[in-house]
Amino acid sequence: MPKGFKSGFVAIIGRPNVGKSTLLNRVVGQKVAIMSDKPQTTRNKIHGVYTTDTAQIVFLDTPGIHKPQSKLGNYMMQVAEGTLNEVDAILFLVDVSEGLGGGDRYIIERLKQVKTPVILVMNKIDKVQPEELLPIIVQYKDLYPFTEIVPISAKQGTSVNILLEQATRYLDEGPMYYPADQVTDHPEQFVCAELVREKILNLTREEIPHSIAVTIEDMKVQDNGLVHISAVIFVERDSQKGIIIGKNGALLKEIGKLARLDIEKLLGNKCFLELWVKVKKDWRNQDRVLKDLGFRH
Ligand code: GDP
Ligand code: MG
Ligand code: K
Repeated sequence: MPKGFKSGFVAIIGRPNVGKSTLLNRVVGQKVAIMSDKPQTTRNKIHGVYTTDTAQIVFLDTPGIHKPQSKLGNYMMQVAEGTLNEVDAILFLVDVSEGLGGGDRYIIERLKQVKTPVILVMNKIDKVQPEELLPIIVQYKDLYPFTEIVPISAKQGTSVNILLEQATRYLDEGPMYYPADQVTDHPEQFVCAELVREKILNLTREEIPHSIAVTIEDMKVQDNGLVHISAVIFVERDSQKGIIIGKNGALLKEIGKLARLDIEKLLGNKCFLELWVKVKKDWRNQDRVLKDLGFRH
């Protein structure tokens, strides 16, 4: 490792839909964080690793900070808050096309309890005129002493390199935590489960998203080279099971097809994806079930 190599951890926070996963995906160049138009699709910490010749940043995509409504919500918030005190810098993403709202104010109040330096990332600049930017920046600056303010477009990639340079300045000298070619420390199984969940969120209506979890029960390479994956989709009610399966199984088939195509891209291998739908009543409020589903470390 070169002398003077820097490394550290950077948390990406922001209310739902500001573009945290999009930014992380752009930085690590692979689909590791689930993306969806619906809020709060990111439940677990996802590490994305960005490595150059001189530095390594390990990114944490924290679940949305919000007022908890169930034990799962509580857990998500603890993860987010715990993370913020451990990292070298925080990227606070906001959506410039929507501007300062209650969600951002709530997060800023929480940031005041944390000592870690905060970089304000003004995302989605492709959606506003340049002259609209300054008044929005002023609104945020008045509320908190951000150490940097960086306007970007995560979707188009604009100024993401500048953001990475700025973030690197907050790292100390340190080791390479992950091999240079590794972009996530989560097992492939986790990413596969997230891809299945993403397809469900994209193909169903509002009542489904917060009541599902996906686990990979089995994943193995068969003799013929095919990767066999067995996944279970947990829902809370029979009616939700019906929705996900669809008429004559049509929706489940579509979910499976789209997920399989993404998983094949990810693994670089042909796959057979088997999907099961199970009803687990009120799983969001049962500690043990949450543990079973991998929400506790
Ligand atoms: P998260 O909930 O914060 O992780 O947000 P996502 O990364 O899932 O993004 C939410 C939505 O915003 C998606 O439809 C993205 O394509 C979109 N989005 C993210 N970044 C940008 C951006 O820079 N410009 C525009 N126009 N859309 C973006
Ligand atoms: Mg996300
Ligand atoms: K702070």
